[in-house]
Amino acid sequence: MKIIGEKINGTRKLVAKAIAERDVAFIQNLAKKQVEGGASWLDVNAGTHPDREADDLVWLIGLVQEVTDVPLCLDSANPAALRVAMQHVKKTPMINSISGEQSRLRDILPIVAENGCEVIALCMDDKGIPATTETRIEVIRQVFEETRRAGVPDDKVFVDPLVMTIATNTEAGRTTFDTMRAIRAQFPQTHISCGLSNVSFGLPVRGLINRTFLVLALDAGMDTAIIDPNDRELQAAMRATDLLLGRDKHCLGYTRAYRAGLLENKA
Ligand code: THG
Repeated sequence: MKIIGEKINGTRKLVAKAIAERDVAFIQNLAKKQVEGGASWLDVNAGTHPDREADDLVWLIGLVQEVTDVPLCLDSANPAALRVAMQHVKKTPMINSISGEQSRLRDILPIVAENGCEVIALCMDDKGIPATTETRIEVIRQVFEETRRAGVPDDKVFVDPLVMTIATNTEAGRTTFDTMRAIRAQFPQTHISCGLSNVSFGLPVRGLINRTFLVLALDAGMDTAIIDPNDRELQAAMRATDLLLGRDKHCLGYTRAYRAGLLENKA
């Protein structure tokens, strides 16, 4: 499994504060730590102030690129901010995200296609997030029609089935896993990704729910996730699952993570 590091997100209080105060060290530390934890991309979300987002995003991109080489995952629904950001990235970024929403297909998909980006595609459209596996697949099928028409190959698309809150709908887990299996079967070249934290919202011991969800999602075909790479218990569950599902050739990932001290809690 590959990790998109989630921590540089301006909707988090401490990150919002660091952005407002232009706290270089705080942001660069988050970047370095997440790469040490095995992140293959760093999600960068500048928050949702329409008047400031582009400036804040460019500031974040510059800082992060000073201390890491991993590509960025530009987390924004704002096409103007994304276009400005594209001028400042050293490596072709992932774009987070498009969906079946007409405005995103019209304004963000062209940025993806013109720049050869990878892209996260959310399983939703202008009517919202479909309730059933069948309707989610229908939405994603329409998104693939558009990405293919735009010349974006399926293996640059990371489908995000959108994880709902289990506390308010106990079918939410099943629906996600069933959707992942159907996507894997019908679009074999595509990647599957998601964020975890919604699933456990409102319940105690959220980490336990999140990492068990991750294990089941990996079995259902997920190959990427937006997570905290510095969460050791999550990291350990992920490595062991990849190993047991035969996705870790010669057990290299597992043994390397062990030697890097990523699998066990320090005494
Ligand atoms: N899919 C896609 N993009 C996403 C999400 C998704 N981007 C945003 C989000 N979901 C994933 N990113 C984060 C970033 C930080 C935190 C959670 C998800 C986080 N949460 C703390 C917690 O859960 O305890 C609380 C917030 C805080 O620290 O202030 O840190 O699903 N495509």
